[in-house]
Amino acid sequence: MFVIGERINGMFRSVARAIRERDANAIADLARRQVAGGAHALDINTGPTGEEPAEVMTWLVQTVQEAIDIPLSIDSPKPAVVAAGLRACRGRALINSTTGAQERLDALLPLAQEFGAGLIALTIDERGIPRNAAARAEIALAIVARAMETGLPTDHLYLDPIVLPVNAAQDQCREALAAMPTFRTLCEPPPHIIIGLSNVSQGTANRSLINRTYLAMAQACGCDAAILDPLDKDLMDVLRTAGILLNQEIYCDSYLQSQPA
Ligand code: THG
Repeated sequence: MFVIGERINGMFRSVARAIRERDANAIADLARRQVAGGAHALDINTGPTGEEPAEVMTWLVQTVQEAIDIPLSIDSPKPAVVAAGLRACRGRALINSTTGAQERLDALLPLAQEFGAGLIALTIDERGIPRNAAARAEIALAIVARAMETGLPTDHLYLDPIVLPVNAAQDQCREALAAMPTFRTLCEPPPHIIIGLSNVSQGTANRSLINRTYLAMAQACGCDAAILDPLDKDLMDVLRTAGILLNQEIYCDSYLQSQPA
């Protein structure tokens, strides 16, 4: 399971403060702790900023790269901000995210090509968020077709079925899971399947329990990447245990004690 740490996001109040005050130590600390917790990449999102978001993104990327050396997932709704983040990236990067909407694919597929970046694609289009698994698969197919036309290797694609909060859209939790096996059949090599895990528990009373339960279910459905909180130890234990039970990791009695893979 490819773990992308979610914590460097201006939607968190402490991160918004660190950005405002250009507190590099706070950002570096958050980066290091996520890597220690088992992150393989870090999501970087400025959140809503009053100032120039491209400058904030560049500062965030530079600050994180001074602290750690793993791939970054550049997360912004604005293609110009994504481009600024990619330019600042030293190593491999992901783009978070395109949708199936023409305008976004036109802007972001060329960026993925130019920077050799992975491309996260939400299965959403001009009509909005699909209401069932089949509609998610239909949009996924359109995205895969565009990627193939453009010459983007299909294993650079990370298809995201869009996880919604269980308290607001309860039926959509299983629709997102049901879409996953259909994504895998769309092309060869198959695309990656990714979720923004914490969405599922937004506004609920048992966030960590809901997150880790859904994570295990998603892993069983073929999800191989997740944007999540690697500082949640119980969550990371479930992630590794599910990996063992799905025969993706080799069992030994001390598997929880060893370094996160
Ligand atoms: N798919 C993709 N990218 C994504 C998402 C997705 N990026 C953003 C998001 N969803 C995943 N990241 C988060 C980060 C934080 C939270 C949820 C998802 C979160 N934040 C607290 C909240 O809203 O309650 C903030 C609380 C605080 O300020 O401390 O839950 O689905 N591709």
